[in-house]
Amino acid sequence: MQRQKTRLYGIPFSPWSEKARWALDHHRISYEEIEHQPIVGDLRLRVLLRKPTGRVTVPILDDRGVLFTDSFDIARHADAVGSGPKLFPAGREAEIEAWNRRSEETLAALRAMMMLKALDNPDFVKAVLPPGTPKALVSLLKPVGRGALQSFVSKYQMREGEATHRAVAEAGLDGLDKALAEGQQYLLGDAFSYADITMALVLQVVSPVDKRFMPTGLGGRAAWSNRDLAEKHARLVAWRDALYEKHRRWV
Ligand SMILES: N[C@@H](CCC(=O)N[C@@H](CS)C(=O)NCC(=O)O)C(=O)O
Repeated sequence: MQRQKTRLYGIPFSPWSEKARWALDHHRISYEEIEHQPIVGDLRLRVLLRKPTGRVTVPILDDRGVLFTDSFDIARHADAVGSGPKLFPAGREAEIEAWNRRSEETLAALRAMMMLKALDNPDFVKAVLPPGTPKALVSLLKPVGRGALQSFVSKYQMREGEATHRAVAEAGLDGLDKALAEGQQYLLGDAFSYADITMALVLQVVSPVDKRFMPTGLGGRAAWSNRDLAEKHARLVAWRDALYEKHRRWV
């Protein structure tokens, strides 16, 4: 029997999940959100996707049995079935796809920088333990928290690119800065599109957006902020904030 409700598996504080949510909300598509717990939630995703090996990630959209396993594909689907103004205007798909690739590589580099730093931060390590862990056990269980972080670092091969993360992150942000150099509101020039969504979310790991829109993840604002990149790219942070105020109202 077919289930009626559309489901989005995601992490409330993850930029990738927020890309999918923004596209779905823009198109007023209703869905039930199912929270994924990093690492420990993998098993549920493997069953859902019937994928015993290989990497599984969120967001995943289950639109009454049809599965979409990447934020970009979810946004394309939302555009095809939704009722809001198009996020992928005809003829601009290749440009948007290029921005999405840039977003993916920049975000992955920024996430790796954050996570590698987190391994040395005792507060972050403690924050990985499930809420409600008795105080007396926190110190004892710190290696478990560290182990969970390590397995996340391995899952996304963050050590492999350690020497280049910074350069990749800077190139991505500089590219965005150049594209918006004339002070334009939107990357495609005339209209809000998925290019803006996918690049706006890169800034979540530079300077998190106001918590009215989405929560910050483990480690709080401090762990998710990159002070010098945020200072250098204050204009981009302001651009992102303006986009949220204008186009992210249905939350
Ligand atoms: N290309 C994918 C990337 C998704 C991705 O990297 N998701 C991470 C976000 S932190 C994830 O699922 N993390 C949780 C985990 O690995 O358990 C997309 O855009 O959907």
